[in-house]
Amino acid sequence: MNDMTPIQKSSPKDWETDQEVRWCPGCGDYAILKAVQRTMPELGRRPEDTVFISGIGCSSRFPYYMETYGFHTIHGRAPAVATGVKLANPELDVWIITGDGDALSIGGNHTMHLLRRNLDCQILLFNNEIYGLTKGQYSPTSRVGTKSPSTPFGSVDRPATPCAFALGSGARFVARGFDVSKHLPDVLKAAHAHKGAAFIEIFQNCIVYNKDVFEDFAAPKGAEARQLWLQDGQPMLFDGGSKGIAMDMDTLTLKVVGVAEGDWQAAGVIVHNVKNRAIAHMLVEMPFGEFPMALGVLYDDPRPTFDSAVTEQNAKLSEGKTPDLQALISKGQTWTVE
Ligand SMILES: Cc1ncc(C[n+]2csc(CCOP(=O)(O)OP(=O)(O)O)c2C)c(N)n1
Ligand code: SF4
Repeated sequence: MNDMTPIQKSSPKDWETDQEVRWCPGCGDYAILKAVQRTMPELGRRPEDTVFISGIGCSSRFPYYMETYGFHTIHGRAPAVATGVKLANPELDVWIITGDGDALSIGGNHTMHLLRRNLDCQILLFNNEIYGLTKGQYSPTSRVGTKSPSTPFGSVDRPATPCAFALGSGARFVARGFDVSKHLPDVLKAAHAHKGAAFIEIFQNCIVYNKDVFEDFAAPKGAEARQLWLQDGQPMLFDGGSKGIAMDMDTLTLKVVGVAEGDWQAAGVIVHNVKNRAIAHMLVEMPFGEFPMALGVLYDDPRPTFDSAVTEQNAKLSEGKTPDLQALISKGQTWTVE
């Protein structure tokens, strides 16, 4: 970077391409794309500092629509390509776009190792609980009973919980949002501010193959009672502050409590601490219905990243040495082809 050139703030338009967006009309992917394009100028980086890397799926068309560097890679392998990109150029902001099939079926293994290694990147998992691109087969997040071309009598699989998978894989940042939520940009900003692998599950409405499966908490009507937006240092209150989440000390599990006259302390409501890993595990597993849907930043406690460790190790190993490619390739056994 040239110190003499002031960084011009970009606008959302600077992040849009001229490509025709090819999602079905009404797909939740549009709202996520808009939220990302609106958020990027707030992050203080430029399009040329940024790369979007996806696997395969409807959601994975995302890089075409971002005026940044981009790779539309192969199914489930965005984490591998992202790792290579970040190691080659640690200055780049790396964003991974993936679906529930891409990240948790064929790419489950890769997602796990990306999180465990803690590559500095943002992972946006668009969870529509179905395979959209291939015409609606059930996915690892589809609910029991989901009828699809591959489960015509209803799925009998127990679904995975992406945020629980992420925590179990060692993720140091875990958040949740949904496509049309006005809070999504704040979640994206928090993910970007976290140094390390930042995992965000974004509930996304596939209106063709799994329409409105998130309506029970995402619909504006009644949202207050069904959404728990978490904020670090704030009590876990919902339903206009009339209810909260507390710890049942007999069973060491979470419970919903009523809050009278705003006295949440008397009701034992927990203050959200983003560094509390044990509570984060409980929040992501709260059964919806009995509990509201936990949204926002559930966990955020950075640790040294994979890319910084690799860079450091390389610097140490090369200290005082002069690179000599010729010496390297003629080392050991060599052959002369005649
Ligand atoms: C190796 C390989 N296996 C299977 C496929 C077929 N395929 C393409 S996308 C996809 C699943 C997409 O679902 P998801 O990741 O949930 O994304 P969505 O389309 O819902 O956004 C599958 C199975 C493929 N492209 N490559
Ligand atoms: S099939 Fe579903 S996920 Fe894919 S573009 Fe259409 S609505 Fe969106």
